[in-house]
Amino acid sequence: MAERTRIIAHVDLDYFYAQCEERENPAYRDKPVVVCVYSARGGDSGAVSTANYIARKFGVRAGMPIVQAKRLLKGVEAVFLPVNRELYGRISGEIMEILRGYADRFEQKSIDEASLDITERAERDCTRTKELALRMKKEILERERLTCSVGVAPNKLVAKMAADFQKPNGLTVVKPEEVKSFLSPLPIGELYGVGRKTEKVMSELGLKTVGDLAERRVEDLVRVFGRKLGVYFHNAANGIDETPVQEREAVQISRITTLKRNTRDLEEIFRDLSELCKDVHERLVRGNLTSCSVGIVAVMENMSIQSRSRTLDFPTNELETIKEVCCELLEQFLKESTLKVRRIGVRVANLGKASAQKSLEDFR
Ligand code: DCP
Ligand code: CA
Ligand code: CA
Repeated sequence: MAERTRIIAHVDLDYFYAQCEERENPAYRDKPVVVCVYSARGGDSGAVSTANYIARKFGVRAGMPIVQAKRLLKGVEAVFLPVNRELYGRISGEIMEILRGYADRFEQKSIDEASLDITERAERDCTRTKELALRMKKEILERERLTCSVGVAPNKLVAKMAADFQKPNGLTVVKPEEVKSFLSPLPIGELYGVGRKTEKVMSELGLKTVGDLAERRVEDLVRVFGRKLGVYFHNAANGIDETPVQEREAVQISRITTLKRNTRDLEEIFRDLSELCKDVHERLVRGNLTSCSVGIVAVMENMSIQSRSRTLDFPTNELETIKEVCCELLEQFLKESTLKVRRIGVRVANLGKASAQKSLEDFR
């Protein structure tokens, strides 16, 4: 492989929200599971967020009205659930941390997707690359009990498309010399960035596959789509994408919980809040991180959301400090509000890497 060749792995968790629900309730596993965003109108008004692969066999799709999904699953023992974003966010965070450990550089793309530059880890070797991808999948399955699909390719764009190529629980490795033959036969709508509308325009231009698009002269595409998009489509269809994997530190870690009853009792609320502080603290330690800002979030009995935070003089990863600040903020907050608290949360932000230096304790 050439000196500049990169190896990028793209990880996309399978039927993510629905799979999280299956993991929490293994009894759902052999049934169609449909995760729904119920609207405020009540009843079955709202849309499908995602569905497991069993439900998809019946034609259920993300974005479809809930009533339509119910019609498709009529007479079938199916599970309809409301979205539980707190759960998915927590699981996502844990998985992202596992993946981070496999990457030279790591970029989270969405709640269930990440790009990893593994060029050095994989020692620029294709066999090592495949081993690494399989280990990643195995660790996520064993530790988090979730499957994902992984694509490996010389750049982010092709890696993402490779991850989509075999789903669920897939692994697709596209070597540099295979990029063209991998992309060419794909329907044009599967090229990243080609939506329904663009797909229609392209089909009117006689473009059915990514290979058809790759053969068009860039000037012709610029004339139709403008410079930026035209050049993008030309490069994408030819498997060219130079964008680096952009390392972004986690910007914040948060946890929230619903209290057993609505209350204004400081001690009662703080009992739950301390548990959340422990979780957050654990994550800081695991990520070797410190925080410069500690805050609380409260959802009140009337569903209004309130938050308070404090910037610290020194970065911390000490549980006691986090708890102390939270307690003070909560006490102050309860004085300022007259409503009862329904949910309570903690958030640490302004994160940085903990230095190699040990805590004060070690020097005493
Ligand atoms: N999502 C949503 N509404 C949509 C699309 C997605 O709420 N219209 C949410 C639910 C999904 C999650 O985002 O679980 C991830 O989206 P994906 O497009 O990756 O779809 P899935 O992970 O559900 O399925 P797949 O196995 O095809 O990746
Ligand atoms: Ca997914
Ligand atoms: Ca996704």
